[in-house]
Amino acid sequence: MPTLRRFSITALLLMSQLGSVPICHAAPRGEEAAPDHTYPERMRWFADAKSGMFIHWGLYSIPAGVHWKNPADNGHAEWYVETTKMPMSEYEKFADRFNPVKFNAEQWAQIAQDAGMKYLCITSMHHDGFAMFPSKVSDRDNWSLSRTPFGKAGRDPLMELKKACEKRGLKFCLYHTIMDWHSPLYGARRGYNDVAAKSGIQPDMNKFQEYLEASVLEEIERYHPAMLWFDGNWEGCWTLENGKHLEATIRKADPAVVINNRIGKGNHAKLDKNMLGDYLTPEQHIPAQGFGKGVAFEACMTMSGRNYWGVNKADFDAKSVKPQQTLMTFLFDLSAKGGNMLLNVGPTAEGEIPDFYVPHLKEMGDWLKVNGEAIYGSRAGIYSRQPAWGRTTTKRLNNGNTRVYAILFEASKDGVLNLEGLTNTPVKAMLLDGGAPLSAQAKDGGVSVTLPAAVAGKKNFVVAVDVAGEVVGEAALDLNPKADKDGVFALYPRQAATENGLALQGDGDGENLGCWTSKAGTATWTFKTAAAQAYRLEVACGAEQASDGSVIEFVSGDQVLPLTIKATGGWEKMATLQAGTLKLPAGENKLVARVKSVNGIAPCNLGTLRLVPVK
Ligand code: FHN
Repeated sequence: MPTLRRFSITALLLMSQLGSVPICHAAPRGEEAAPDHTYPERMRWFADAKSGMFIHWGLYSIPAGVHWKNPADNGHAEWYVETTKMPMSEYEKFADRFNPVKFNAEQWAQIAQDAGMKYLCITSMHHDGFAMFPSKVSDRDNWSLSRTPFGKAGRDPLMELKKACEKRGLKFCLYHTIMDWHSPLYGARRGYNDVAAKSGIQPDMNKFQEYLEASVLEEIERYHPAMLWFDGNWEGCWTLENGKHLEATIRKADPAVVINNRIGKGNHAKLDKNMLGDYLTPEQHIPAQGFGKGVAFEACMTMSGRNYWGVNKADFDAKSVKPQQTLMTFLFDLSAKGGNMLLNVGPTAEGEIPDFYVPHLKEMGDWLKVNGEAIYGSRAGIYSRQPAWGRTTTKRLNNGNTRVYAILFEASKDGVLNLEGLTNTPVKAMLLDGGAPLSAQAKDGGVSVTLPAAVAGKKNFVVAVDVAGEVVGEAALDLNPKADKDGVFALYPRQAATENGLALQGDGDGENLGCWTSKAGTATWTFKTAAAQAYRLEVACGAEQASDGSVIEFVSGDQVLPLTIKATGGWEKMATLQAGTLKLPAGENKLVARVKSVNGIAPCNLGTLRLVPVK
């Protein structure tokens, strides 16, 4: 896990100006870096917003993923020209057809507002290099909205959307590609780009940089976006130096604009000393433990059930959308980890946001109308490893206390909320929905809140608990496994620190560690034993047939217990295997699960482990 150690003192001081639970600069540039005094100010709205709408809309929305030669090959989307290898001269003809007559900016902005979103980010230019606005820069290549029937009719959808957003208090943001499959100047020219080949122009990244910066400056001047969301920075021809130059150009033109980290190089979901921009951007993935306290990030996630960004006809016809609870949990989980959710919709070529998305978005907005206090302006919750019952967020109060918001997926069977490990003295508690006061007491090293009978059967309700002072931080909350009265340790999936992709999934009895597709994936439990003791290790795991015979290992100190996996008929179908005996010394112990050999795509999903004392 990245730590905060590499942040400069200056950066930390700047962060603290954002509030008592600060967000920090995602792009630390070392101790010698000049302090960036505008960072806290420009990031404030972003840190408080929590939810935004991402929109992938462009020429690729016309074919909607159906291959031009073979209609049965219909799995394409916004990468259309690249994945179908359509000659660029043919792809260009989509521009002559782009006429989204049903586009209604007021309606789009209203859908976002009704979803409780606070910003909207639309593709002004995706990797096909087509400018979705009447761009003087792109008009040199006849490759902008000006060429389309819609543009010729005098429409500027981005301007219409900007106005509709700002009318509603939503920040208007633009997505802009770096990788450009159309520009003859771009360094990694595609074989299908017959237009560039014919032009006689040679790829030249210096000239490309000039073109890109001119295009971005044109957008800043025309739309004054609150944020620029770069993408497509991974090809070799785009270097850190290119990114630094572009960032400096933008900062000079508008120091207030927020920039994502994909302007630079490197893994966009990892803290990196070379990273540029203001915040991290994991994609279709929410990091198990966020990026550490106060690190700004935003996960972009698709609403499409099949993970499409741009519209795909088959996906649209199937009315495919993620389940409501999945979407809600994206928001809760991200807020609990101090991040934002950027939730994507892919409108049709006619200009409509899929109508079957709208009720889902509305339900999210209705929830936020009642419970938004737990989300907007909140900072990360009290746990770095998330509890199975829900999520938490926090806010510092003016009186010096902290309000902890507990978002419960559903009421516990015993009608009690246990905020384990929260050692601050409880002051008061209430339900956000209706404000009914609740009784909260310090108990067993945590805070225990008695829930009213009225919450039985309710989903996603919020309990706000005010506690005295500042919550010291996750490190103070000892959520590590503890022995029960028989000396048995249950090591739950949620208590493991995971590395390299192994991820906590499910909840309640279904909680497990999955996505173990990297051989480097590990899970580590830390716990204290009162005396030296031998323990039998029981392991609940589930595996598909292809994984049968995989071998995982449990390591503690210099002891290694190999365990051969037996297929159970499904990843989530758990069976208990005996891994052998471990002799543990008194004091702090660590138990690491790692992979020895894999059959199939992953060895297994891990459920709860049990260490049973050997008498
Ligand atoms: O290649 C793009 C993809 O089409 C889409 O725009 C996503 C959104 O984050 N970003 C890129 C892949 O990382």
